[in-house]
Amino acid sequence: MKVAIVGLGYIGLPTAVTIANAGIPVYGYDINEKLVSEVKKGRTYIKEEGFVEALKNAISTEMLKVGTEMKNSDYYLIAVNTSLNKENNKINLQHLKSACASVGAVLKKGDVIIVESTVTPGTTENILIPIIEEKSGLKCCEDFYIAYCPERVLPGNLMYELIHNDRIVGGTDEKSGEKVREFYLHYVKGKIHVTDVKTAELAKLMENTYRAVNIALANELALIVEKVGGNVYKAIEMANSHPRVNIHLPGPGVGGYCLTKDPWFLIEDYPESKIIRDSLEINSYMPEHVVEIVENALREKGKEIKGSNIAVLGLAYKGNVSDPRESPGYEVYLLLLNKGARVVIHDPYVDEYMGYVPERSIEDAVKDADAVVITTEHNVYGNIDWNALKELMAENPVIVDTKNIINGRELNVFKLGVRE
Ligand code: SAJ
Repeated sequence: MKVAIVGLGYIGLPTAVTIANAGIPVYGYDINEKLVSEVKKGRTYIKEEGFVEALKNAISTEMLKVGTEMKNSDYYLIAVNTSLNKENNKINLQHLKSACASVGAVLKKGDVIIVESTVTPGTTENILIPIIEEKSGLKCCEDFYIAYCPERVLPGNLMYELIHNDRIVGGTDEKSGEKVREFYLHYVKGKIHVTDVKTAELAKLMENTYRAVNIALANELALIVEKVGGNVYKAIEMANSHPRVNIHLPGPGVGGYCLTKDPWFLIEDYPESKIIRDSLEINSYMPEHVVEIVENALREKGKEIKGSNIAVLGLAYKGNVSDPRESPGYEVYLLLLNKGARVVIHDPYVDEYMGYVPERSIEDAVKDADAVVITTEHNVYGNIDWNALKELMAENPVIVDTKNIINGRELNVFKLGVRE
């Protein structure tokens, strides 16, 4: 059994490594020559627990080989990225279409194709299969088999979730579904749910939309609590003790590559959307609201935001990861700069974002700061001695904790959704 992984990105490479280390020979294909040559040396930009060791093992045992030329295989797992075109909020399928064309060019009778990239509903049947059929001259469900099986792993826990999460297999027919289910059984320990293609495509988008809308609800609840008084975190904790309630947590905005784009894919052909659209709007308003909190807190201390020294703690889009894409911290930083503040960002994990290199020393970042704004729940921010840190800040400093990670009473911390 030969497996080709198409696209060696954040999902493709860890998947290739996992399958190779399960004892199945894998060929990893990517058009990016630099990336391929780095992988050959066992090097990667992916910072996930246990990943580099697993990659080095797969390469040194030669169970994983990589290259920039598509090779014939028995199974093709496509994991290239799809993106959001921000001008019209529509999906960009360019990479996925050319990946399908490359697979089609080497496909033989009996081969199996698995698509893991996130797509809009109907894409597999209406766009991808016709490309593959045209390139290969073969017929879907007669000559080759294909299923849509969305990736579902959580950045920060990727290597574990690749194996242990339940999987959805959306087969184009019963035989495709069964063949792909058997494929995943080689390395997946979670349950494998077999369904049809469209249902699998919809389910993936619903998962991330559910989370984005739920976070928007939490954010709106925080705004309500700020008006009526109380503590949104305590109230959510109490509400979640109900067996059928699971409210997510408010924050400075929703970042990352998935929750910011997938809800748009779901409503791409449904401009009438209300709940999803409003939720995305609430989430993107949150950085602005954080800046309002900073501004009011500074005023309480007799200071103006303009000319104040402000340290933003956290450039990663969420805690303990190195990925800064769509980072709420960066949004907060830009808005503060716009208001005339002098701003530095601290982050222990992120190397660079949009040309900005974050400060590595937290002591240097907060030195003489009039305000510190926590935008990411990195563990280090929860564990640090805030009383000692406060000594380094300017006189009468304010701390704005948008992630509820420090105990605020004695420090006079300002929090999102808290007015007690
Ligand atoms: N966030 C909140 N409040 C919360 C939870 C998260 O404000 O209660 C924020 C985070 O700080 C972050 C953003 O939301 O800025 C997204 O973080 P996340 O941990 O919710 O999700 P991602 O984007 O890291 O990963 C999601 C996951 N989807 C679901 O949990 C439904 C993951 O399983 C998917 O594989 C991934 O998207 C993807 O690739 O689609």
